[in-house]
Amino acid sequence: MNKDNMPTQNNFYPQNSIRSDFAIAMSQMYREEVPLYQDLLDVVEEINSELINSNEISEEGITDLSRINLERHGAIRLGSKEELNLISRLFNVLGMEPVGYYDLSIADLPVHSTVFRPVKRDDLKENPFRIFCSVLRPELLDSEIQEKVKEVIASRNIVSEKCLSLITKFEEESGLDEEDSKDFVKEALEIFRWHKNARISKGFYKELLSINSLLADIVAFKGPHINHLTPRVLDIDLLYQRMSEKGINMTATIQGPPRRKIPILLRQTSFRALNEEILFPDIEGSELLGTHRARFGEIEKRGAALTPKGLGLYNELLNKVLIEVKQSDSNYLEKLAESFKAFPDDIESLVKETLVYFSLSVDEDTDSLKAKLEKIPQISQQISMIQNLIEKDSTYIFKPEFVEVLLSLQLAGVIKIELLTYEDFLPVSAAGIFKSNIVEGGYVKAKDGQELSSQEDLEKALTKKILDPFKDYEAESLASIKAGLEKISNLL
Ligand code: OOG
Ligand code: NI
Repeated sequence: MNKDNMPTQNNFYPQNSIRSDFAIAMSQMYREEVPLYQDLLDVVEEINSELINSNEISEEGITDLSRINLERHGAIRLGSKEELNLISRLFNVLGMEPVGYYDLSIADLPVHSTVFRPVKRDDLKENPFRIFCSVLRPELLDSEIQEKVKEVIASRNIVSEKCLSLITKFEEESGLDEEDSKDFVKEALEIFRWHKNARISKGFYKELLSINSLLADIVAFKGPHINHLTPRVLDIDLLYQRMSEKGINMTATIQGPPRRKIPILLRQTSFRALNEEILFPDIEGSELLGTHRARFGEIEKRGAALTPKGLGLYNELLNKVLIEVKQSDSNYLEKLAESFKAFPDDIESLVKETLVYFSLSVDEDTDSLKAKLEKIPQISQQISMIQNLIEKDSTYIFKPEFVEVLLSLQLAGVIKIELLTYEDFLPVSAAGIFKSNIVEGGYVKAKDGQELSSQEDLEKALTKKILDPFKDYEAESLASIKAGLEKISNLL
């Protein structure tokens, strides 16, 4: 049991358990709402257990398999900064912080986004539930529509009184007991439930849809229904094939990097948004039938977290392909694989060229570790020298001479270099997922000067800083390297 899960003296229910309960409840709700999601989960579990049993994935440097079947991310879309502020307080109860800023106006969508997720490794291990959270940018709309949209959004309450009072209690007392936590999960879940009754007239809905379908999805309903839940699969190509064989209508391709020996970042694909029946209020009070497309199912395969240099190379190789072919072209994956031949595909080169973040694991058997260390000449001086250099300047961990030392220690069986799993999202992939599920309507182009990043705007609404994922991976690498070296030096 990890220490966060020990009962505290206040008798608080652990935050990791509130998040786990919430993720399970959300998954259960979505299974009932969207039966295709259950089919997807079945195929994911089938593939994951096949691969875990066959040991085929050990080559990939994946070390977080224990959490694999728990793993999900979801997505919601909010209408205003006020809603974001409330939702941020709600996710705080679940131990989820805003990490990373995604400006979707680069894809002509009127939203920008952040991801709420656990940050510490131990918490991610307990339950890595994440929510991709987008917020409407009304300033990108024409002024007349802008005013109408703001009015409709301002007139709805997405969080119940009871939920709000539990959030406040958590904030005041720094925790909730088990009974309050269970009530909180129940109340919080309601926010993300699907409601087939639209709050706006069919005419206004159509007007919004013609501007952009995300806009219609955000404005028309009582609250921010969850629009997809994404399990993590170990072989996404196999999943794509099996889902297609079942006759499920998948989007054209797999977003992100190509299939590789050592997976990097994130690969995602989805089944198309369902066409669902909705009801509009009529001016006379009767209801009118309509349909709405928003909810879909997505699957992802996670790989190694890239450094800024690695991400730069990724973007360069991807953009080269996107200039030549479209993602929906039949030779897209082939072209992608060809372009990515320039991206090293073994752990040693990835680390040497500082394209990835990594951690160290040290042989746990002290006697065998000692025996191995004794065989290395001048090991004691070498370790204390690199420890000093890291103390002076932590970026030393990315220097080729340091990596050489690590590789020689790995060769001697003293340590093992492991890659950190990427815990975040891809701006281009996210835009691709958004767009592949938009079937009608237009796009919203930012006007001159408006495409400027507005991370600050989001932070003001959140009343906290959005964490920089790179800093987080770097800190984790550093901490793991220091701890590993310390363990070794204690034996010398
Ligand atoms: C969010 C799309 C982004 C992902 O996995 O990149 C996303 C949305 O459609 O609201 O979930
Ligand atoms: Ni997603």
